[in-house]
Amino acid sequence: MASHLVVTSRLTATSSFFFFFFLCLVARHHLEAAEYTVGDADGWDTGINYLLWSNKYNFTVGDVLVFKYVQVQHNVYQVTEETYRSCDSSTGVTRTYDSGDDRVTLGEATSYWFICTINGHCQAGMRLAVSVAKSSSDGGGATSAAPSPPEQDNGAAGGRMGWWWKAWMLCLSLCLLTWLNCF
Ligand SMILES: *[C@@H]1O[C@H](CO)[C@@H](O)[C@H](O)[C@H]1NC(C)=O
Ligand SMILES: [Cu+2]
Repeated sequence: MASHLVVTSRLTATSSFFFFFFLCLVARHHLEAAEYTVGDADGWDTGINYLLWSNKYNFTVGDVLVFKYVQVQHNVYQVTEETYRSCDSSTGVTRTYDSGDDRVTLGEATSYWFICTINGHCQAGMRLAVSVAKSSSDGGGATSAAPSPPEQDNGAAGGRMGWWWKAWMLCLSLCLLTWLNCF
């Protein structure tokens, strides 16, 4: 009798742990994804030091840059580092934006370069470089250390049932993650 209770509570604890562990990952992912208006209140314009602006923030995967400017007066070209340095947009252009309210999702842990190609604006400093760090996984400690304790749970009596619970909870969590567009 007593041992059944113990096994049941261990199973419940294990499955709860897994459920909340994945819920945690989801929450972290969504809390960490931030939206940045380039240049803050100044927006995307001439006469602003975007190196200073980009140094104020740490960008992580999933963050969004919003370029706000008067349409036609400026534009946003996503370019290679070389083109960012030369301001010569005849080559090295990955994407172009011109809506005046352009949202760019920083989808990868890499560097991104943007310039404005209207007459001399890039040379005058209208260019932005950001380097993007990995999101939840590079937090190290918290996420990588957490999963080890429950492995010991898989002991004598409740072993098989525990496995089914873990699998089920994992499946549920994956569905949840997919539903919340985490992939
Ligand atoms: C950015 O990250 C660095 C190094 O981890 C840290 O020292 C700094 O405080 C962070 N800056 C912001 C604005 O979060
Ligand atoms: Cu411009």
